[in-house]
Amino acid sequence: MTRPFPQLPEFAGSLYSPSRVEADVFDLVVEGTLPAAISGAFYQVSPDPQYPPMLGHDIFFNGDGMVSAFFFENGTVSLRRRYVKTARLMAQRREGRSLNGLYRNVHTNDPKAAANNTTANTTVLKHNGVLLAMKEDALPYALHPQTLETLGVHDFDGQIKSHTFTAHPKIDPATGNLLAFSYEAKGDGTPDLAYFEISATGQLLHEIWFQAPYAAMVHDFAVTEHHVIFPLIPLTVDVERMKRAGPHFEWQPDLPQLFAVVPRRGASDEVRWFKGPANGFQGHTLNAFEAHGLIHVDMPVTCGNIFYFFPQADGFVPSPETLSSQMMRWTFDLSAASNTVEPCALSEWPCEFPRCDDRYIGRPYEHGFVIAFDPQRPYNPANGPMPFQFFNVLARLNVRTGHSEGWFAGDSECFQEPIFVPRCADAPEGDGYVIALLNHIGDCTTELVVLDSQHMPDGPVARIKLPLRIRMSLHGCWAPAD
Ligand code: V55
Ligand code: FE
Repeated sequence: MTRPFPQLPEFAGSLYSPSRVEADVFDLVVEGTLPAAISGAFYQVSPDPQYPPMLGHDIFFNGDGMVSAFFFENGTVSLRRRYVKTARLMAQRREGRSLNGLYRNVHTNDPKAAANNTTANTTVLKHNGVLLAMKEDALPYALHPQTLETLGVHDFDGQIKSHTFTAHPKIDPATGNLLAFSYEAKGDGTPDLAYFEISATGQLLHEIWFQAPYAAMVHDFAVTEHHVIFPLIPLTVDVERMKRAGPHFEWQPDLPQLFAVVPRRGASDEVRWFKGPANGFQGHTLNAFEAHGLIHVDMPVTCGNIFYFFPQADGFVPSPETLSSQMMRWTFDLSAASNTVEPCALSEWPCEFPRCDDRYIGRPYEHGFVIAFDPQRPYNPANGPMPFQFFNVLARLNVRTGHSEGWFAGDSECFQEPIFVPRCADAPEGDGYVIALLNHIGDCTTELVVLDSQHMPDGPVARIKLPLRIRMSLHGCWAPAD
């Protein structure tokens, strides 16, 4: 490759320079003591462009999916990293250059680009013996959970007829069922949504197809014992705009934050729509549950368009200092006639990438794990302007008491999304370990840190030293050893 990556914030610096490194590192250096009880794999995926962007610029979300697996066993950790060998990646490798134009806009692709436009770059989740690498614009790719070899597009043996599949499916802890959905389910710009419940052994148990009032991004969703809740972010899709080489999404400041509430075993005529305030961005779901006839959904909400790369029609994007996110609770009362909903703050800290104790997904719960930004903490200006998605604290948040406590790692450090690992199979909720990647901006290194969830401010019990920098990523999962 003779072309360099462009010197743009999306492709430069310690956090966003492409890595492109596939690797096998056996028995990583561990500083501190890794509890031997941590046994299983931490998987995560990062957008990591194989080639410089065809158009000379691109957004972070459009990079090729690179999966990292950290295998924990008897107090040791080994690392494996592989690209998801998508049709899109393999076409690029054949041609020796990027063939893909704007994010989720096939009208801007080179004719030699693969028909399947997905990068499979947003999350990985183990289900029914395979590791699914997912992006919300297509069906998942399946990978071998040990070798990370790409097995191919996963349509659940032909049972899933949707064009797309969420990157935020959930596993019901009671049954092991995979709960998932699609938006733009019948293709680009279609307002069709579909909900799927798939058994632990891969049978499609139930599906519900319905339409939203317009096509908009539904990035994450929420599940409870009996309901699923779909947050429609005010980022709408217009195929005609895409044909004119415009962006897939456009921010609509006048549209409400919309929610569809659907009985899990229900039908399309049972969908109820709720409207929240306009000009807000519903972020990732921490958790949701039902109690006393009400449905509660907890998620960080940002007061405006956090996705600067999807501007509104007049080109406006809010400057980062004017945006703050807060953990909010949305409460839906299906017995009330009202179709409006107002969020209520659970914590003051700007935070994102929330995770709960997976054993409590959809059930009443208390503990959340987030990465947060504490503006009181110092930031070393030698590192340049604060990068996109900069979180300097790894925190545990009690959603019942509002109390939170966290660990600040330094003035040149930022965290990636954490995961929670229970201390043992029957440990109380939230009792265990919090594992997260920690990027050191100053010296371009990355560690995997392990904290005791009961002693977050004390910092890591173990720091796993990585011999390579890990680019900023999105999501991952913990898969306990079988
Ligand atoms: C998100 C990430 C994506 C995407 C759409 O974090 C939304 C939100 C990594 O790709 O395609
Ligand atoms: Fe996400």
